[in-house]
Amino acid sequence: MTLPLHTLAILGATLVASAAQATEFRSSDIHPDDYPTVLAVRHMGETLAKATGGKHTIKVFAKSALGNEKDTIEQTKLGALAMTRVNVAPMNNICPATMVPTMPFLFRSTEHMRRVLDGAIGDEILKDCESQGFIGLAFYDSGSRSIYSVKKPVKTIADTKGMKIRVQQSDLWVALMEAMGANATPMPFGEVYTALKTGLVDAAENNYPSYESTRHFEVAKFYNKTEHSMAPEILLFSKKVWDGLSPEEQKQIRAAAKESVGHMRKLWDEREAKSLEMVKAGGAQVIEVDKAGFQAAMKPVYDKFLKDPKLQDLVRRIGEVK
Ligand code: BDP
Repeated sequence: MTLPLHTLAILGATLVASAAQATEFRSSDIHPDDYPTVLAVRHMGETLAKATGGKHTIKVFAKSALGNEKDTIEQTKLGALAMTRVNVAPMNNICPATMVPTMPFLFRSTEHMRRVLDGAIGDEILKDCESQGFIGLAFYDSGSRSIYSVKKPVKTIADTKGMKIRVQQSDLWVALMEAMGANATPMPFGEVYTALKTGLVDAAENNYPSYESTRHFEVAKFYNKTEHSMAPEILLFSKKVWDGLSPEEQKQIRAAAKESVGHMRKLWDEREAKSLEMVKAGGAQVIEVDKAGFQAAMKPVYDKFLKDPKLQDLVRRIGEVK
């Protein structure tokens, strides 16, 4: 059958109209293309595309292409960017509940952390960012963070005394390092390699995948297993952009984000193991630490940052999660 020309023209116009409503949401990440957080958001994009018949997709800008985490958080708030994947640390000063999963030695294990963040407590924390202009979609794993140092290993809390340690840009993180007797130097992630290399700082702290992907292990050879925080990653959507979407679209986005969590964890577990092998092969030494000594020094951090009974209650409930 051949369609008359004017019918074809109408069909063509309809296609253009629906294509015009289709959205490619832009999302940012500071990590490289093969990092689990980046791959997980790409996976979320595929899920969303399937759920919406190809209407909505996500384009992930990796490697800090859109700026460091503080910048992309700002752009997301303004609606210039639809999504950003950041650590909870740069959100600590913006939405206080994100301080809770950052707290030192809070989670007993990876399983405990996952159960808490998957449940009602995780959702409450995500929800807390809404009044600040962010829809918290999901948490991603970030393993546990340990101190890595250039000149000497850290075995007990006496060893961190006076050490200059890079931290993320958060007051809580500064206090956490001060409680170890260290001097905290907040700076963006992208500046850490040079800071370690030039002696601006003596140490930094992170999980194995970040220690490896940034090649910090080439400069700071001692990976001291303080495992002081399991501060997770958070996936944020701009409330400004969100409010322009239909309830159905919002549901599809939430579902795609939640679905990506399991995928991310699989990638994460594999990457952690691979990164550990790589840093060891690259000459890093993994040092066992007297963790109890560090843990005992953390009370001032809890006292200072968890004054709000609501936050104290979250910590108490987290302790009760089996
Ligand atoms: C990594 C997080 C990333 C942070 C970085 C940091 O994935 O979001 O920016 O640590 O320490 O583990 O700044």
